[in-house]
Amino acid sequence: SSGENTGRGALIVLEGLDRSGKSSQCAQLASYLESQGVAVEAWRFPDRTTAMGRMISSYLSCQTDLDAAAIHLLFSANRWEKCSLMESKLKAGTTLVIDRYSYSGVAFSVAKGLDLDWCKGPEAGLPAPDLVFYLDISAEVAAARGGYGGERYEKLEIQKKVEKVFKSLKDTTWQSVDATQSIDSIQSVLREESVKAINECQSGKQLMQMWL
Ligand code: NYM
Ligand code: MG
Repeated sequence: SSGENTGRGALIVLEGLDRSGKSSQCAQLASYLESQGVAVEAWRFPDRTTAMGRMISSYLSCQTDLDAAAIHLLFSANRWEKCSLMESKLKAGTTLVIDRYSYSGVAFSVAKGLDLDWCKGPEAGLPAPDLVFYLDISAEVAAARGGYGGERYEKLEIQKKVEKVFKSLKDTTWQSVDATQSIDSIQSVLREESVKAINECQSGKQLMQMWL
């Protein structure tokens, strides 16, 4: 807030099970940061607007079927096709708040039975988040919220497995947030921690690479 914006933006990721509240929290966080004068964009993965994203969307809505390995690589490629744009935005000082990232990529595929290290492979080298919020809610409580759509994976059994894998992926960039709290309580944690991360990036913290 002392004038010129010279440092890079922060890469902030929200992860969690379906119905954990990620999408609303992301939107609220991005508009709060914007109101504070931060250059920020809200993104999400999968990005369904690209050609690969449309294939993913068709798979998720069960209109097409794909081998587990093939859909895993498509989700990953959908991040790689945004890699240089992500890097240039960050470098130009824009903070990105992203709804799902590599952790979802790994968690859902491992839950289906694919090997953990194999799943991490194609994600390695993507820009690593400076901060990951894991919106922590049990699969049972999330399911009880209702509102699962008809998409693939939106079932209690698979969500329970995904929850286990997510928890095994926790690293030092993660902050677990109790997602059963009120929307406002969750949001205030996200705001406070995000501002700290943004300040660190502003003052020169290096952008790291995913799983390298
Ligand atoms: N998903 C999402 C994956 O299986 N792999 C990935 O890499 C990503 C980013 O897609 N159930 C799954 C998790 C969700 C589904 O995401 C669609 P959303 O946030 O519900 O649109
Ligand atoms: Mg969903």
